[in-house]
Amino acid sequence: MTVESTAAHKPRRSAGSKAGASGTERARTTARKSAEPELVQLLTPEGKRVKNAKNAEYAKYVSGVTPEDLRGLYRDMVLTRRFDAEATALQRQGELGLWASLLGQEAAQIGSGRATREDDYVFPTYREHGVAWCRGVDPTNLLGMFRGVNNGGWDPNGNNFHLYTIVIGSQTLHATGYAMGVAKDGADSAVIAYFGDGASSQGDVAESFTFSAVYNAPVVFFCQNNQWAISEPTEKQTRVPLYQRAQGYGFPGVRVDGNDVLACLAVTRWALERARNGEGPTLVEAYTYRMGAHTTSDDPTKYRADEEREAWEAKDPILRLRRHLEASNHTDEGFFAELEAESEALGRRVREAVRAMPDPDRFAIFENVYADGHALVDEERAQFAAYQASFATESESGFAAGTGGN
Ligand SMILES: Cc1ncc(C[n+]2csc(CCOP(=O)(O)OP(=O)(O)O)c2C)c(N)n1
Repeated sequence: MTVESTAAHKPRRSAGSKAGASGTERARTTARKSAEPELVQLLTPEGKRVKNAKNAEYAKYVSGVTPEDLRGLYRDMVLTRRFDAEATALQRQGELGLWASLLGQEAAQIGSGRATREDDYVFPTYREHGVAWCRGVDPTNLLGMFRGVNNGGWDPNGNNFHLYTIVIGSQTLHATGYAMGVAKDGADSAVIAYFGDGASSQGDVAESFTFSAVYNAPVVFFCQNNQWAISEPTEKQTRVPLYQRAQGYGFPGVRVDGNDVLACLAVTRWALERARNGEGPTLVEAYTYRMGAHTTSDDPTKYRADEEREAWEAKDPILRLRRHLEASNHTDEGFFAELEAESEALGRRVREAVRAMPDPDRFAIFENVYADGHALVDEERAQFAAYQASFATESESGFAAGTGGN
């Protein structure tokens, strides 16, 4: 395995704090550096293929990858980034209430997403736009919830891709239960649950680890360690590298370079195969970086230094694969030009689809809460109806509609 340079990891300091680390900061930084672990890397940031004895175990899972496959992975990442940029712009223009960008996490998502099989089941958090893409969910369907016109936007069973989960970490429990069911059914499908470094501090995740281990559930826990849980850095959440936690539960954990799409593909294939073979859960920690804000409601300049982002821009997952493709003569200008046109078309399609989304029926929110009727929901519906009617009264009086004389 290749040890990533620790030089890029400067002591964390809030953007506004004075120079010079305090004793506590120094201790934290020392602990962080000594805990800086090895990671599985198959492509360096310069796009060079890494081949060594330690990586061989994982590299064999991508030995059959063709130049066409590599172009496919590149296309997936570019289109996902384009979609994400369009959604961010749409939020800024008031078309979406909120957006959680995946900028920088494309390789972790496309590599792991492309490792899944059609019959596998995916439990995402709220940022897995690239995994959704790999599962065949129409990207425009991801936007309804962020526009506030529905509570999901797609049929989870249509693509075996569960609805987004905002309550952090809870989907790992759903995934574990589902995986236990898959095993009881005797199927050889696998389950993969996505979550963040911050979510790893949740009790739900610890419970999932315990249950999946003792029941040997066919589940892969895919943690995208983007190093920040909103404004909380990872080192405030853990004393050991996240992947090492798995050992305490009795299953393997591996840290992969989350900006290396090939390594993410290889390691996830390996972990899914373990699940299928009845070898139980695996924790994959994809070590990556959230280059944008946590969501469009967040301002990272308040808590993180610009140099940190700049250091990670140099490890951009898309640029890395592009360098590799170019150095290997796997592409030509025509490929990039066509992809550029495809990206623009996707952006336009997304924009038009969002603007055309109809407002929901005001009372739809009360539907499908329970399979049968429920007294409390009936009461809430009645209260809401009365509230709505109060506006009608104002409008009839000509007050709210502004038709009264002045
Ligand atoms: C149970 C719960 N607690 C708190 C929150 C508020 N919250 C939303 S996102 C977030 C941080 C999540 O960080 P991480 O798991 O690292 O994922 P990331 O957003 O960085 O991908 C928090 C605390 C929540 N949604 N659910």
